[in-house]
Amino acid sequence: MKPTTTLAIAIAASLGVACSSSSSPQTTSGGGGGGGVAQLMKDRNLTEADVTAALKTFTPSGRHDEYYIFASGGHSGQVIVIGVPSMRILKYIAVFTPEPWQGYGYGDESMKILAAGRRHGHDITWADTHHPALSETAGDYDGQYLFINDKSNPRVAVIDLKDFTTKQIVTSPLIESDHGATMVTPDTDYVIESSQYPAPLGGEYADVKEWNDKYRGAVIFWKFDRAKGRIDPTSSFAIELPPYMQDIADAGKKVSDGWIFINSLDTERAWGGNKEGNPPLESGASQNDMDYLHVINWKKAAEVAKAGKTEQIAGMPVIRLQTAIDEGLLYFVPEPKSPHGVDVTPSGEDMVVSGKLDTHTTVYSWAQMKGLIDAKEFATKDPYGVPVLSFEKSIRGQAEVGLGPLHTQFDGDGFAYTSLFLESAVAKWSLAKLEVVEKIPVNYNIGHLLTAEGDTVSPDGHYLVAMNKWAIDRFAPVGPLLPQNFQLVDLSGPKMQLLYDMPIPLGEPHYAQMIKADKIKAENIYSPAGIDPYTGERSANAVEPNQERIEVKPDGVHVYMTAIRSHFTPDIIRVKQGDQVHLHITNIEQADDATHGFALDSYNVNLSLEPGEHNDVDFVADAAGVFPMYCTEFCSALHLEMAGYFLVEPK
Ligand code: K7E
Ligand code: CUA
Repeated sequence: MKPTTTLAIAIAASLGVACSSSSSPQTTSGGGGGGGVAQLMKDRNLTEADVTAALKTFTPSGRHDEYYIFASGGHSGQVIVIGVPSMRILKYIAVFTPEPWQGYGYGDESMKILAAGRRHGHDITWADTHHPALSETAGDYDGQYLFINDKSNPRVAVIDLKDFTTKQIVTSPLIESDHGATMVTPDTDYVIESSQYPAPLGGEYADVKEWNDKYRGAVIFWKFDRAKGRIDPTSSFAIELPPYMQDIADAGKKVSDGWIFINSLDTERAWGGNKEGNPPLESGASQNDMDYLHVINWKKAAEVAKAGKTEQIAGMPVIRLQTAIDEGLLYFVPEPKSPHGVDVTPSGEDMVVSGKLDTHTTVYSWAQMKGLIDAKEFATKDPYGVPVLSFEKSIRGQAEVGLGPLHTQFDGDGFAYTSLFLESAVAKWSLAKLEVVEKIPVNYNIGHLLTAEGDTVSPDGHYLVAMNKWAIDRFAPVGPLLPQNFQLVDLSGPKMQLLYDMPIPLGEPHYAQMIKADKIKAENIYSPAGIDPYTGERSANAVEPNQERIEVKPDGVHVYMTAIRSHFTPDIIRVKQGDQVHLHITNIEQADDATHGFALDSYNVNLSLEPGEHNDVDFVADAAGVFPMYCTEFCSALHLEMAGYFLVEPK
């Protein structure tokens, strides 16, 4: 039994129940009776802390949450949308992988979006999503767009938050993995994607023994065209980097606007080969005391790229490493002990770097680094000639935070919160004093963490979510593959309080961002009817009521169909075996939530038609037979009757 608050003890004592700590696994049981709060607490074995946590998170029916979380869906290739403080899941946004409920990857336009993410001639049906980034205006979330990366198959996606739909996937054969992605510059001019595992640029072949000469990293600056809501690959460019493993990145803001910061590991340039007489990669890459924080002048780089001082590699204008050095675009600063997170403070004045094998976070001063750069005062150069600043002259200090620090977020009161992976805790520390003021244990092995708007120029603080890698005993057993554990922590009181455990059974989420709910202006219907969500425009094939028809054209049979409660028109389609079929279906409803599905037996046709949405789907009617088609959303009392037949007459 842990010490707990006096009220709970008093209540418990008067009721004759044991006080239990909410941080050890146990079963709550019973519940129910009509004996008031004290009786409920007794029946369900709850402490006062449990009850206050419940009061802080319980959200009555019909009431909305204060914040949205946009979390990476890890291996699922999706984004998870969660309400705070209730921690209710609001949506999974289909991004890199087909998603049946949303019909994503089943119609022509969404298949085109996924096909844009093909690599080396392969369809890719999974993703290792890591870092979502909300679009920003002047360094603050504006609620318009969301970007997210796939680390394994380096790709970047654009999601429009008007309809929570993926609009674009871009990928470049320049690099073979990414990790410092996605981060945005303060006005979302660029979406940053930097490589992690070096490879010959442009998908070329070279043996790994040629690492030092032929392998390279790169950072891609994807130009975001906000008016179009799309990345413009033709205005994007990249900078070649040495073959270190570039890690997390963050963009400068306010005083450091115009610059980005990327961590690295493996400045030893180890490449593994544990059966070839080398140490395994992990020890080969951990020899040096220091790796390099990359400091990059992106505003100047954009000018250099515009001036054409680039080389085309795999269709991407690339500022070569030597040009980057000559033009003063790239500088290094040593950083201790297998660095991971780099996080720019809200004022933009400091960069907080955590070394996984260090017990400190190191706080770099932008003013000091900029002073050294301006004075051309360099301590040394790396083997490729990149100027290296003095570590001692670049840092403002270090904070002793604990074991295995990874990532840092901020509140509006001058505090930083750093995740401690090895210690399974969050350290709250003062940015001014560089001293820890409080720690809270989490369960277990925390990776990223997030506070409300905690990586912007004006963090709210208020709530923190610990994104824990392991759940172990937190939830009822479900076999060896356990969910991840998001833990909601209240930051608003004098002490941090753990409020809620949320299992995430979808993949390993890595990072998430939390935005004020009133910044999201989502629309409930597509208006006017006939809009294809994936292009965002009214489809040329949109079907008006009373214009439904079947036309035989030189390229096949075109079916112009509408859906409305509770029928498809036409509801009988007759084709001949071998015909090319083009279905054009418009949901002509304009009522909230009046979604229809369209499923066609045995042809793998499955669409989700939100109110006003139009989809096209092309296929060959190669199998003869009788195929029911029906609506897959229970849209009305006569939903089961919303059906028809696709008749394929044998040759
Ligand atoms: Cu998992 Cu940001 Cu990819 Cu750290 S990263 S934990
Ligand atoms: Cu439309 Cu069910």
